[in-house]
Amino acid sequence: MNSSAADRRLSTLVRHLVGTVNNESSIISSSPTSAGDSVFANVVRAPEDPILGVTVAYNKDPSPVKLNLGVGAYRTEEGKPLVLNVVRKAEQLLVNDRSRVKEYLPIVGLADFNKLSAKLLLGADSPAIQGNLVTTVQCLSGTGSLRVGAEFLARNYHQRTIYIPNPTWGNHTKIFTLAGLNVKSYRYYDPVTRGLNIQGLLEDLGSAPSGAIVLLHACAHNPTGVDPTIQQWEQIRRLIRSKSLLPFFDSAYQGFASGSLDGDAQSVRMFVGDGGECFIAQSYAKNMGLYGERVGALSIVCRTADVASRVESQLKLVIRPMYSNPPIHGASIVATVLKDRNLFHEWTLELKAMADRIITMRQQLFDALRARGTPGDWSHIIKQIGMFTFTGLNSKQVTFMTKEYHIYMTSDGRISMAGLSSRTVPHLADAIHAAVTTLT
Ligand code: PLA
Repeated sequence: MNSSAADRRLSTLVRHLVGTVNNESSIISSSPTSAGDSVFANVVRAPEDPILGVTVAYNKDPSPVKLNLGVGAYRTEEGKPLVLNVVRKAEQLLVNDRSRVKEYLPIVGLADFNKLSAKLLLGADSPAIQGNLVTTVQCLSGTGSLRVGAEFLARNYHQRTIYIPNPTWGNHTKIFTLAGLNVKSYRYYDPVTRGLNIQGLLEDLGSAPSGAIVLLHACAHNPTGVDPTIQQWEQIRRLIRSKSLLPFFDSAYQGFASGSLDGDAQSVRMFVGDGGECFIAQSYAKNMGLYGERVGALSIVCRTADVASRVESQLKLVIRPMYSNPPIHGASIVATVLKDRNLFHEWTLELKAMADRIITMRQQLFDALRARGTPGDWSHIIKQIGMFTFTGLNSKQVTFMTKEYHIYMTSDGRISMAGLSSRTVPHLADAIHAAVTTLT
Protein backbone atom coordinates (compact mmCIF):
# COMPACT_ATOMS: atom_id res chain seq x y z
CA MET A 1 0.00 0.00 0.00
CA ASN A 2 1.44 3.45 -0.81
CA SER A 3 1.58 6.00 1.97
CA SER A 4 -1.43 8.04 0.85
CA ALA A 5 -3.53 4.87 0.76
CA ALA A 6 -2.25 4.01 4.23
CA ASP A 7 -3.12 7.50 5.48
CA ARG A 8 -6.56 7.31 3.97
CA ARG A 9 -7.14 3.97 5.58
CA LEU A 10 -6.01 5.19 8.95
CA SER A 11 -8.25 8.22 8.79
CA THR A 12 -11.29 6.16 7.78
CA LEU A 13 -10.52 3.82 10.64
CA VAL A 14 -10.35 6.72 13.10
CA ARG A 15 -13.58 8.17 11.69
CA HIS A 16 -15.25 4.83 12.15
CA LEU A 17 -14.06 4.45 15.71
CA VAL A 18 -15.06 7.99 16.61
CA GLY A 19 -18.45 7.22 15.17
CA THR A 20 -18.93 4.21 17.38
CA VAL A 21 -17.80 5.68 20.68
CA ASN A 22 -19.34 8.67 22.37
CA ASN A 23 -16.19 10.20 23.65
CA GLU A 24 -13.38 10.89 21.24
CA SER A 25 -10.71 11.11 23.93
CA SER A 26 -11.48 7.58 25.09
CA ILE A 27 -9.81 6.02 22.10
CA ILE A 28 -6.45 7.59 22.76
CA SER A 29 -6.22 7.72 26.52
CA SER A 30 -4.80 4.47 27.83
CA SER A 31 -3.15 5.54 31.08
CA PRO A 32 -4.87 4.57 34.33
CA THR A 33 -6.58 7.44 36.14
CA SER A 34 -5.33 6.31 39.55
CA ALA A 35 -3.31 3.46 40.98
CA GLY A 36 -5.19 0.18 40.65
CA ASP A 37 -7.50 1.33 37.85
CA SER A 38 -7.60 -0.74 34.72
CA VAL A 39 -5.69 0.64 31.76
CA PHE A 40 -9.01 0.17 29.98
CA ALA A 41 -10.96 2.20 32.54
CA ASN A 42 -11.82 4.77 29.90
CA VAL A 43 -13.20 2.33 27.35
CA VAL A 44 -16.72 3.39 26.52
CA ARG A 45 -19.43 0.77 26.21
CA ALA A 46 -20.32 0.35 22.53
CA PRO A 47 -23.95 -0.04 21.49
CA GLU A 48 -25.21 -3.51 20.58
CA ASP A 49 -25.29 -4.34 16.88
CA PRO A 50 -28.59 -3.15 15.35
CA ILE A 51 -29.42 -6.67 14.07
CA LEU A 52 -27.57 -9.17 16.27
CA GLY A 53 -28.34 -7.03 19.33
CA VAL A 54 -32.03 -7.82 18.81
CA THR A 55 -31.26 -11.47 19.60
CA VAL A 56 -29.36 -10.40 22.74
CA ALA A 57 -32.45 -8.51 23.97
CA TYR A 58 -34.75 -11.40 22.98
CA ASN A 59 -32.65 -13.91 24.94
CA LYS A 60 -33.06 -11.82 28.10
CA ASP A 61 -36.87 -11.71 27.87
CA PRO A 62 -38.51 -14.37 30.11
CA SER A 63 -41.95 -14.10 28.38
CA PRO A 64 -43.30 -17.43 27.04
CA VAL A 65 -44.87 -15.69 24.03
CA LYS A 66 -41.71 -13.89 22.92
CA LEU A 67 -40.90 -14.00 19.23
CA ASN A 68 -37.60 -13.14 17.52
CA LEU A 69 -38.12 -11.69 14.05
CA GLY A 70 -34.85 -9.74 14.12
CA VAL A 71 -31.99 -11.70 12.60
CA GLY A 72 -32.67 -13.49 9.32
CA ALA A 73 -32.45 -17.08 10.49
CA TYR A 74 -34.80 -19.77 9.21
CA ARG A 75 -37.10 -21.51 11.68
CA THR A 76 -39.39 -24.49 11.19
CA GLU A 77 -43.16 -24.41 11.73
CA GLU A 78 -42.31 -25.44 15.30
CA GLY A 79 -40.11 -22.37 15.67
CA LYS A 80 -36.89 -24.42 15.76
CA PRO A 81 -33.61 -23.88 13.86
CA LEU A 82 -33.28 -26.28 10.93
CA VAL A 83 -30.30 -28.41 9.95
CA LEU A 84 -30.99 -29.63 6.42
CA ASN A 85 -31.14 -33.36 5.84
CA VAL A 86 -28.54 -33.15 3.09
CA VAL A 87 -26.21 -31.39 5.49
CA ARG A 88 -26.61 -34.18 8.05
CA LYS A 89 -25.96 -36.76 5.32
CA ALA A 90 -22.90 -34.92 4.03
CA GLU A 91 -21.51 -34.62 7.56
CA GLN A 92 -22.02 -38.34 8.08
CA LEU A 93 -20.11 -39.09 4.89
CA LEU A 94 -17.29 -36.82 6.02
CA VAL A 95 -17.09 -38.41 9.46
CA ASN A 96 -17.06 -41.92 7.99
CA ASP A 97 -14.23 -41.10 5.59
CA ARG A 98 -11.13 -42.04 7.60
CA SER A 99 -8.85 -40.62 4.93
CA ARG A 100 -9.96 -37.09 5.79
CA VAL A 101 -7.54 -35.05 7.85
CA LYS A 102 -7.51 -31.66 9.52
CA GLU A 103 -4.55 -30.13 7.71
CA TYR A 104 -4.58 -26.45 6.79
CA LEU A 105 -6.39 -25.60 3.60
CA PRO A 106 -4.57 -23.47 1.03
CA ILE A 107 -4.92 -19.69 1.54
CA VAL A 108 -7.71 -19.59 -1.08
CA GLY A 109 -9.57 -22.53 0.50
CA LEU A 110 -10.86 -25.85 -0.79
CA ALA A 111 -10.35 -26.14 -4.55
CA ASP A 112 -13.45 -28.28 -5.20
CA PHE A 113 -15.61 -25.95 -3.16
CA ASN A 114 -14.39 -22.93 -5.12
CA LYS A 115 -15.00 -24.53 -8.52
CA LEU A 116 -18.44 -25.79 -7.57
CA SER A 117 -19.42 -22.46 -6.00
CA ALA A 118 -18.56 -20.55 -9.17
CA LYS A 119 -20.61 -23.05 -11.19
CA LEU A 120 -23.59 -22.75 -8.86
CA LEU A 121 -23.52 -19.00 -9.22
CA LEU A 122 -22.64 -18.51 -12.88
CA GLY A 123 -24.14 -21.69 -14.35
CA ALA A 124 -22.50 -24.96 -15.32
CA ASP A 125 -22.00 -23.83 -18.92
CA SER A 126 -20.66 -20.38 -18.12
CA PRO A 127 -18.15 -19.24 -20.78
CA ALA A 128 -16.39 -17.18 -18.11
CA ILE A 129 -15.65 -20.33 -16.12
CA GLN A 130 -14.69 -22.30 -19.21
CA GLY A 131 -12.28 -19.54 -20.22
CA ASN A 132 -10.68 -19.48 -16.73
CA LEU A 133 -11.74 -15.86 -16.35
CA VAL A 134 -13.05 -16.37 -12.83
CA THR A 135 -11.03 -16.52 -9.67
CA THR A 136 -12.93 -17.87 -6.67
CA VAL A 137 -11.63 -17.89 -3.13
CA GLN A 138 -13.31 -19.47 -0.12
CA CYS A 139 -14.01 -16.85 2.55
CA LEU A 140 -15.76 -16.55 5.91
CA SER A 141 -19.34 -16.56 4.68
CA GLY A 142 -20.87 -13.56 2.93
CA THR A 143 -19.43 -11.00 5.32
CA GLY A 144 -15.86 -12.24 4.95
CA SER A 145 -16.22 -12.42 1.16
CA LEU A 146 -17.37 -8.81 1.04
CA ARG A 147 -14.52 -7.74 3.28
CA VAL A 148 -11.83 -9.56 1.30
CA GLY A 149 -13.20 -8.17 -1.98
CA ALA A 150 -13.29 -4.67 -0.55
CA GLU A 151 -9.73 -4.87 0.80
CA PHE A 152 -8.53 -6.10 -2.57
CA LEU A 153 -10.21 -3.12 -4.25
CA ALA A 154 -8.80 -0.63 -1.75
CA ARG A 155 -5.30 -1.89 -2.56
CA ASN A 156 -5.53 -2.60 -6.27
CA TYR A 157 -8.22 -0.50 -7.90
CA HIS A 158 -8.02 3.12 -8.99
CA GLN A 159 -11.48 4.13 -7.69
CA ARG A 160 -12.17 3.88 -3.99
CA THR A 161 -15.75 5.07 -3.96
CA ILE A 162 -18.45 2.45 -3.52
CA TYR A 163 -22.14 3.20 -3.97
CA ILE A 164 -24.52 1.18 -1.83
CA PRO A 165 -28.32 1.19 -2.03
CA ASN A 166 -30.39 3.26 0.39
CA PRO A 167 -31.36 1.43 2.51
CA THR A 168 -29.15 -1.65 2.64
CA TRP A 169 -27.94 -4.33 5.06
CA GLY A 170 -26.52 -2.32 7.99
CA ASN A 171 -23.13 -4.01 7.96
CA HIS A 172 -22.27 -2.92 4.40
CA THR A 173 -21.22 0.60 5.39
CA LYS A 174 -18.95 -0.68 8.15
CA ILE A 175 -17.37 -3.44 6.06
CA PHE A 176 -16.50 -1.13 3.19
CA THR A 177 -15.41 1.81 5.33
CA LEU A 178 -13.06 -0.31 7.40
CA ALA A 179 -11.63 -1.86 4.25
CA GLY A 180 -10.60 1.65 3.18
CA LEU A 181 -13.34 2.54 0.67
CA ASN A 182 -15.42 5.72 0.62
CA VAL A 183 -19.07 4.82 0.94
CA LYS A 184 -21.80 6.76 -0.84
CA SER A 185 -25.39 5.74 -1.40
CA TYR A 186 -27.76 5.60 -4.35
CA ARG A 187 -31.53 5.88 -4.18
CA TYR A 188 -33.20 2.48 -4.17
CA TYR A 189 -36.43 2.24 -2.19
CA ASP A 190 -39.40 4.55 -2.48
CA PRO A 191 -41.34 4.53 0.82
CA VAL A 192 -44.41 6.01 -0.89
CA THR A 193 -44.85 3.28 -3.51
CA ARG A 194 -43.04 0.72 -1.34
CA GLY A 195 -41.28 -0.25 -4.54
CA LEU A 196 -38.08 0.42 -6.43
CA ASN A 197 -37.15 4.03 -7.17
CA ILE A 198 -35.68 3.10 -10.56
CA GLN A 199 -35.54 6.72 -11.72
CA GLY A 200 -33.59 7.82 -8.63
CA LEU A 201 -31.32 4.80 -8.92
CA LEU A 202 -30.47 5.50 -12.55
CA GLU A 203 -29.92 9.20 -11.86
CA ASP A 204 -27.60 8.56 -8.92
CA LEU A 205 -25.54 5.91 -10.68
CA GLY A 206 -25.59 8.08 -13.81
CA SER A 207 -23.83 10.86 -11.90
CA ALA A 208 -21.33 8.56 -10.15
CA PRO A 209 -17.69 9.11 -11.14
CA SER A 210 -16.43 6.78 -13.85
CA GLY A 211 -15.10 3.53 -12.42
CA ALA A 212 -16.96 3.80 -9.12
CA ILE A 213 -17.88 0.50 -7.47
CA VAL A 214 -21.60 -0.32 -7.17
CA LEU A 215 -22.91 -2.73 -4.56
CA LEU A 216 -25.94 -4.66 -5.82
CA HIS A 217 -28.03 -7.24 -3.98
CA ALA A 218 -28.22 -10.23 -6.35
CA CYS A 219 -31.75 -11.06 -5.18
CA ALA A 220 -34.04 -10.66 -2.15
CA HIS A 221 -32.82 -7.17 -1.29
CA ASN A 222 -32.25 -6.77 2.44
CA PRO A 223 -34.08 -5.07 4.17
CA THR A 224 -36.72 -4.03 1.60
CA GLY A 225 -37.59 -7.28 -0.18
CA VAL A 226 -37.82 -5.20 -3.37
CA ASP A 227 -35.85 -6.42 -6.41
CA PRO A 228 -35.56 -4.89 -9.87
CA THR A 229 -37.47 -6.69 -12.63
CA ILE A 230 -35.42 -8.33 -15.39
CA GLN A 231 -36.08 -5.29 -17.62
CA GLN A 232 -34.89 -2.97 -14.85
CA TRP A 233 -31.79 -5.09 -14.27
CA GLU A 234 -31.07 -4.70 -17.98
CA GLN A 235 -31.36 -0.89 -17.68
CA ILE A 236 -29.05 -0.94 -14.65
CA ARG A 237 -26.55 -3.18 -16.44
CA ARG A 238 -26.43 -0.94 -19.50
CA LEU A 239 -25.87 2.14 -17.38
CA ILE A 240 -23.16 0.47 -15.28
CA ARG A 241 -21.31 -0.74 -18.34
CA SER A 242 -21.67 2.53 -20.26
CA LYS A 243 -20.14 4.44 -17.35
CA SER A 244 -17.48 1.79 -16.68
CA LEU A 245 -18.76 1.35 -13.13
CA LEU A 246 -17.69 -1.84 -11.35
CA PRO A 247 -20.52 -4.12 -10.16
CA PHE A 248 -20.04 -5.86 -6.81
CA PHE A 249 -22.87 -8.32 -6.11
CA ASP A 250 -23.82 -9.47 -2.65
CA SER A 251 -25.44 -12.88 -3.17
CA ALA A 252 -26.58 -13.93 0.30
CA TYR A 253 -29.90 -15.50 -0.68
CA GLN A 254 -29.47 -17.56 -3.88
CA GLY A 255 -32.42 -19.97 -4.06
CA PHE A 256 -34.02 -18.49 -0.99
CA ALA A 257 -35.97 -15.82 -2.86
CA SER A 258 -37.80 -17.77 -5.57
CA GLY A 259 -36.89 -21.30 -4.53
CA SER A 260 -34.86 -21.63 -7.75
CA LEU A 261 -31.07 -21.45 -7.63
CA ASP A 262 -30.83 -20.52 -11.31
CA GLY A 263 -33.70 -18.03 -11.12
CA ASP A 264 -32.11 -16.14 -8.26
CA ALA A 265 -28.77 -15.95 -10.07
CA GLN A 266 -30.19 -14.27 -13.17
CA SER A 267 -29.05 -10.75 -12.29
CA VAL A 268 -25.47 -11.86 -11.75
CA ARG A 269 -25.47 -13.95 -14.93
CA MET A 270 -26.67 -10.97 -17.00
CA PHE A 271 -23.64 -8.98 -15.91
CA VAL A 272 -21.18 -11.84 -16.34
CA GLY A 273 -22.71 -12.64 -19.73
CA ASP A 274 -21.67 -9.30 -21.22
CA GLY A 275 -17.98 -10.04 -20.70
CA GLY A 276 -17.28 -7.19 -18.27
CA GLU A 277 -15.66 -7.42 -14.85
CA CYS A 278 -17.78 -8.32 -11.86
CA PHE A 279 -17.33 -9.12 -8.15
CA ILE A 280 -19.64 -11.53 -6.32
CA ALA A 281 -19.73 -12.34 -2.61
CA GLN A 282 -21.56 -15.60 -2.01
CA SER A 283 -22.94 -17.00 1.26
CA TYR A 284 -24.19 -20.48 2.17
CA ALA A 285 -25.56 -19.28 5.52
CA LYS A 286 -29.17 -19.12 4.45
CA ASN A 287 -29.55 -21.38 1.43
CA MET A 288 -27.77 -24.35 3.05
CA GLY A 289 -28.56 -23.32 6.62
CA LEU A 290 -24.84 -23.18 7.45
CA TYR A 291 -25.00 -19.90 9.40
CA GLY A 292 -22.43 -20.71 12.07
CA GLU A 293 -20.12 -22.68 9.79
CA ARG A 294 -19.17 -19.43 8.04
CA VAL A 295 -19.01 -20.74 4.48
CA GLY A 296 -18.88 -18.42 1.50
CA ALA A 297 -16.85 -17.41 -1.49
CA LEU A 298 -15.64 -14.37 -3.36
CA SER A 299 -15.60 -14.65 -7.14
CA ILE A 300 -13.99 -12.07 -9.35
CA VAL A 301 -14.73 -12.28 -13.05
CA CYS A 302 -11.94 -10.82 -15.17
CA ARG A 303 -11.45 -10.20 -18.89
CA THR A 304 -8.52 -12.57 -19.35
CA ALA A 305 -7.26 -15.71 -17.65
CA ASP A 306 -3.91 -14.07 -17.03
CA VAL A 307 -5.49 -11.15 -15.17
CA ALA A 308 -7.64 -13.57 -13.16
CA SER A 309 -4.59 -15.46 -11.96
CA ARG A 310 -2.77 -12.25 -11.02
CA VAL A 311 -5.86 -11.07 -9.15
CA GLU A 312 -5.88 -14.33 -7.24
CA SER A 313 -2.23 -13.87 -6.27
CA GLN A 314 -3.17 -10.50 -4.72
CA LEU A 315 -6.19 -11.97 -2.93
CA LYS A 316 -3.79 -14.30 -1.17
CA LEU A 317 -1.88 -11.28 0.12
CA VAL A 318 -5.13 -9.91 1.55
CA ILE A 319 -6.17 -13.19 3.20
CA ARG A 320 -2.91 -14.48 4.65
CA PRO A 321 -2.42 -11.70 7.24
CA MET A 322 -6.16 -11.53 7.98
CA TYR A 323 -6.96 -15.14 8.96
CA SER A 324 -4.31 -17.14 7.09
CA ASN A 325 -6.67 -19.67 5.50
CA PRO A 326 -10.34 -20.58 5.87
CA PRO A 327 -11.95 -23.37 7.93
CA ILE A 328 -12.34 -26.80 6.37
CA HIS A 329 -15.55 -28.29 7.71
CA GLY A 330 -18.32 -26.12 6.25
CA ALA A 331 -16.69 -25.95 2.83
CA SER A 332 -16.38 -29.75 2.81
CA ILE A 333 -20.11 -30.07 3.54
CA VAL A 334 -20.95 -27.75 0.65
CA ALA A 335 -18.57 -29.49 -1.75
CA THR A 336 -20.01 -32.90 -0.80
CA VAL A 337 -23.56 -31.72 -1.51
CA LEU A 338 -22.72 -29.87 -4.73
CA LYS A 339 -20.75 -32.68 -6.34
CA ASP A 340 -23.19 -35.52 -5.68
CA ARG A 341 -26.14 -35.54 -8.06
CA ASN A 342 -28.55 -37.06 -5.55
CA LEU A 343 -27.57 -34.85 -2.65
CA PHE A 344 -27.72 -31.81 -4.90
CA HIS A 345 -31.24 -32.71 -6.00
CA GLU A 346 -32.33 -33.29 -2.43
CA TRP A 347 -30.87 -29.90 -1.47
CA THR A 348 -32.91 -28.12 -4.15
CA LEU A 349 -36.07 -29.70 -2.72
CA GLU A 350 -35.24 -28.68 0.84
CA LEU A 351 -34.36 -25.18 -0.32
CA LYS A 352 -37.63 -24.88 -2.22
CA ALA A 353 -39.52 -26.03 0.86
CA MET A 354 -37.91 -23.27 2.95
CA ALA A 355 -38.67 -20.63 0.31
CA ASP A 356 -42.25 -21.87 -0.01
CA ARG A 357 -42.82 -21.80 3.73
CA ILE A 358 -41.74 -18.17 3.81
CA ILE A 359 -44.12 -17.33 0.97
CA THR A 360 -46.94 -19.07 2.88
CA MET A 361 -46.13 -16.96 5.94
CA ARG A 362 -46.46 -13.82 3.81
CA GLN A 363 -49.93 -14.86 2.71
CA GLN A 364 -50.99 -15.82 6.22
CA LEU A 365 -49.83 -12.54 7.74
CA PHE A 366 -51.51 -10.55 4.98
CA ASP A 367 -54.77 -12.48 5.46
CA ALA A 368 -54.62 -12.04 9.24
CA LEU A 369 -54.26 -8.26 8.94
CA ARG A 370 -57.09 -8.12 6.43
CA ALA A 371 -59.29 -10.18 8.76
CA ARG A 372 -58.58 -7.71 11.58
CA GLY A 373 -59.34 -4.73 9.34
CA THR A 374 -55.95 -3.25 10.19
CA PRO A 375 -55.78 0.21 8.60
CA GLY A 376 -53.40 0.52 5.64
CA ASP A 377 -52.51 -1.32 2.45
CA TRP A 378 -50.55 -4.41 3.41
CA SER A 379 -50.16 -5.86 -0.07
CA HIS A 380 -46.40 -5.23 0.10
CA ILE A 381 -46.21 -8.18 2.49
CA ILE A 382 -47.09 -10.54 -0.36
CA LYS A 383 -45.26 -8.58 -3.05
CA GLN A 384 -41.88 -8.40 -1.35
CA ILE A 385 -39.31 -11.12 -1.97
CA GLY A 386 -37.04 -13.18 0.24
CA MET A 387 -36.51 -13.49 3.92
CA PHE A 388 -37.77 -10.12 5.09
CA THR A 389 -40.81 -7.89 5.02
CA PHE A 390 -40.12 -4.18 5.26
CA THR A 391 -43.34 -3.46 7.05
CA GLY A 392 -43.36 0.33 7.07
CA LEU A 393 -43.83 0.31 10.87
CA ASN A 394 -41.89 3.14 12.51
CA SER A 395 -39.47 2.82 15.40
CA LYS A 396 -42.09 3.89 17.97
CA GLN A 397 -44.43 1.17 16.77
CA VAL A 398 -41.57 -1.35 16.87
CA THR A 399 -40.76 -0.37 20.48
CA PHE A 400 -44.44 -0.72 21.38
CA MET A 401 -44.64 -4.21 19.85
CA THR A 402 -41.54 -5.32 21.72
CA LYS A 403 -42.72 -3.87 25.04
CA GLU A 404 -46.35 -4.96 24.88
CA TYR A 405 -46.18 -8.11 22.73
CA HIS A 406 -42.58 -9.35 23.22
CA ILE A 407 -42.04 -9.30 19.47
CA TYR A 408 -38.44 -8.49 18.57
CA MET A 409 -37.46 -6.91 15.26
CA THR A 410 -35.04 -4.29 13.95
CA SER A 411 -36.01 -0.65 14.57
CA ASP A 412 -36.45 0.04 10.83
CA GLY A 413 -39.58 -2.14 10.86
CA ARG A 414 -38.00 -5.14 9.14
CA ILE A 415 -39.35 -8.53 10.15
CA SER A 416 -37.85 -11.89 9.32
CA MET A 417 -40.64 -13.90 7.72
CA ALA A 418 -38.48 -17.00 8.15
CA GLY A 419 -38.92 -16.67 11.91
CA LEU A 420 -42.72 -16.82 11.72
CA SER A 421 -45.00 -19.86 11.84
CA SER A 422 -48.75 -20.47 11.49
CA ARG A 423 -48.88 -20.60 15.27
CA THR A 424 -47.29 -17.16 15.75
CA VAL A 425 -48.94 -15.25 12.87
CA PRO A 426 -52.06 -14.31 14.94
CA HIS A 427 -49.90 -12.89 17.73
CA LEU A 428 -47.90 -10.80 15.24
CA ALA A 429 -51.07 -9.62 13.50
CA ASP A 430 -52.58 -8.58 16.86
CA ALA A 431 -49.41 -6.66 17.68
CA ILE A 432 -49.27 -4.87 14.31
CA HIS A 433 -52.97 -4.05 14.56
CA ALA A 434 -52.54 -2.59 18.03
CA ALA A 435 -49.40 -0.66 17.03
CA VAL A 436 -51.04 0.85 13.95
CA THR A 437 -54.28 1.76 15.66
CA THR A 438 -52.77 3.23 18.83
CA LEU A 439 -49.64 4.93 17.42
CA THR A 440 -49.15 6.64 14.10
N1 PLA B 1 -25.29 -9.79 2.91
C1 PLA B 1 -26.57 -9.61 3.20
C2 PLA B 1 -27.42 -8.82 2.27
C3 PLA B 1 -27.11 -10.18 4.37
O1 PLA B 1 -28.39 -9.98 4.64
C4 PLA B 1 -26.28 -10.92 5.22
C5 PLA B 1 -26.82 -11.52 6.49
C6 PLA B 1 -24.94 -11.08 4.84
C7 PLA B 1 -24.48 -10.50 3.68
C8 PLA B 1 -23.94 -11.84 5.67
O2 PLA B 1 -24.25 -13.11 5.93
P1 PLA B 1 -23.15 -14.18 6.37
O3 PLA B 1 -21.89 -13.45 6.66
O4 PLA B 1 -23.71 -14.84 7.56
O5 PLA B 1 -23.03 -15.07 5.19
N2 PLA B 1 -27.84 -10.81 7.12
C9 PLA B 1 -28.54 -11.34 8.30
C10 PLA B 1 -27.61 -11.65 9.45
C11 PLA B 1 -29.26 -12.61 7.93
C12 PLA B 1 -26.68 -10.57 9.87
O6 PLA B 1 -27.06 -9.40 9.98
O7 PLA B 1 -25.50 -10.92 10.08
C13 PLA B 1 -29.59 -10.30 8.72
O8 PLA B 1 -30.35 -10.57 9.65
O9 PLA B 1 -29.67 -9.25 8.06
